[in-house]
Amino acid sequence: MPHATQISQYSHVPETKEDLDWADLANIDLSTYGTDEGNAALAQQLIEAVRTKGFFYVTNFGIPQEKVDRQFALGQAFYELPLEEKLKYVPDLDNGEYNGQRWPHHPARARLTEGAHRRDRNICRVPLRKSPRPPQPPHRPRPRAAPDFFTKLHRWDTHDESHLRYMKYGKFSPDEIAKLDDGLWSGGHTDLGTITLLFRQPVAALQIREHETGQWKWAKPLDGSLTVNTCDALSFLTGGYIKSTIHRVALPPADQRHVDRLGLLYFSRPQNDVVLKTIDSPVLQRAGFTQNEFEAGGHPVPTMGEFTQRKQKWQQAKAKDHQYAKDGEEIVPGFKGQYFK
Ligand SMILES: O=C(O)CCC(=O)C(=O)O
Ligand SMILES: [Fe+2]
Repeated sequence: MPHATQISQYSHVPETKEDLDWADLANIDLSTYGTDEGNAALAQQLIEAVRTKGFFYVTNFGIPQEKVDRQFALGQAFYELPLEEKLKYVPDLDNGEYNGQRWPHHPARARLTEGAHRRDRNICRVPLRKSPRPPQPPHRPRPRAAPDFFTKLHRWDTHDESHLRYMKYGKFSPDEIAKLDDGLWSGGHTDLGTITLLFRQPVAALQIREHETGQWKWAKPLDGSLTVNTCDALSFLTGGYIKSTIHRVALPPADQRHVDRLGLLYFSRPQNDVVLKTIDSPVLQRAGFTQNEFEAGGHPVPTMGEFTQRKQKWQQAKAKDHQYAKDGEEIVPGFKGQYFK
């Protein structure tokens, strides 16, 4: 590993000049967080944002820009390491493990370079737990949901699959682009956890499928922002009041196709022993969202750990089989794994 002081800064490319069909997303500016009035206004904006688009920006989120820049530099330094070094960190993908370095397909079949390749996404996933905790019996919460309910599902001292991810999408050559059937780096999907945070990404490629219209819109980079989306666990816990957002990663516009796209993302997931049942909440009851797909179908309700393990295993099997072969497979009774067009 290079010594920490030798890590060179990561330079972001300029934003595209193309006039893309951008998503119109709300910005939740946290500078007003902390007063009763500010919090009440933010809560309203947040409810509106998660219930309409499911994607939104957050600014003034309290992480200094130098720290964000440092993470991009670390991601870059990691991908510059020799392949033998990175191969030491390949997880047991076939069994739903994911932390470490992941290539697009099984390492045995991975290309030995990291250049352009169909769906050549390299993922380095860093768990942020201090120490693993042995499995605990599932805990079935809870009286009425308190204001800090979601915070408590993501406590630092419990075991979960939250992680920071450095993700490198290799650029495509013109020949490879010509061979692409769907023009995508990654197919339409939903994420597993509660929310995903994408640190400002100047290479336009992320596209959001709008709930209301089914149309795909481009996510525009906004300075100093996180682009946040709602995910599967949040949908389960709210009985579908909040939907898991469908998104995909497309080929960038022509003026950004010459670069690899390095992403920095945080995937937030509730602790593994949380049972994914609908929260007992007056807000949900008033709005009529009292059962998620497991409860409505009379299925056993999985814990977050069970759901994560099975969905990741399915994703991995699907990646090996290519394309949309395993679409629609029931991966947990009551929940189908799907890629969306
Ligand atoms: O790279 C991006 O912009 C999004 C990646 C993504 O959707 C994912 O890794 O789940
Ligand atoms: Fe995603």
